[in-house]
Amino acid sequence: MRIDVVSIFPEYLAPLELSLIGKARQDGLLDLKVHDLRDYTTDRHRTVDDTPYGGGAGMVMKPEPWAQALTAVAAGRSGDAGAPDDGGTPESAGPDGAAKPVLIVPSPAGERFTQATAHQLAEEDQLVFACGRYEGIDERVLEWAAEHFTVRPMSLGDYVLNGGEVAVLAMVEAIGRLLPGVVGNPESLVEESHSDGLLEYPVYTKPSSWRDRDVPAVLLSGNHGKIAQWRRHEQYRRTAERRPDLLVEFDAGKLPRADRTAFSDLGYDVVDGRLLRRPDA
Ligand code: 6GU
Repeated sequence: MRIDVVSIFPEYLAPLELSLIGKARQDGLLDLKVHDLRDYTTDRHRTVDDTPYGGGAGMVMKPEPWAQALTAVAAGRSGDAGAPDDGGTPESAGPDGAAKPVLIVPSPAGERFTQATAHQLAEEDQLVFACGRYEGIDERVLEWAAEHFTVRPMSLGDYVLNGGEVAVLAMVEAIGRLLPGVVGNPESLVEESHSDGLLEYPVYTKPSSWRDRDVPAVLLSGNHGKIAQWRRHEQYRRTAERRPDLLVEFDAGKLPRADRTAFSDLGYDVVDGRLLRRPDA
């Protein structure tokens, strides 16, 4: 997979050289390049922002540096001199059915980025991340870019960051670890939070007794059926406690009786294959 990140703070993306993602880049599994938006300005001050039409606080990112930068990265004509071109259309963006790269625009006003989004994006050939700062990017850039990219404004959650860079660190890690060969043991990807719409079960390691606290006995029993059931029920308990919103979407249609009982104990009945919280619970 090819990933391009455009930012006025390229150094903010330095952690992408570390750990799993850094290793994936070294191993050639991920071709990731970070670009400085200011390399695509033409004035002496390398200006990227200006005051908002209509007034109001803060500054807005100017459209032309973004058009130059995005045109270059879509065409794979970046990374070298970074010379701006005539503002034409990227060659890689076929007018017919040729796969357009996905342009991800981190923004608290975006669609929610979830594990499902990460899986979807992990299937793409090329992702471009456009890190906005200040009050955001001139809206016309996103309209213009739709001719050449599949444009997806994405949010990590309902809170405000100062810019897209930290969100890109999170999204690239979530996507990158799903690429073939990046996580050493692919089984690690199967049983983890959100992979089945539930939170993960609690985990323990040695010693079996620590500061008067014992590891749940079932985990020492060697009974793999019992262990699997206990872990599943812990997932239900945790999810009901911490993220009851996730249970609305949960498919409870094929649950074995013991699992229905577990949910009943948590205050949920199965109705038409869906979990319904009992009013009294
Ligand atoms: Cl993706 N960007 C910014 N700037 N703020 C955010 C966000 C993204 N997600 C939550 N808050």
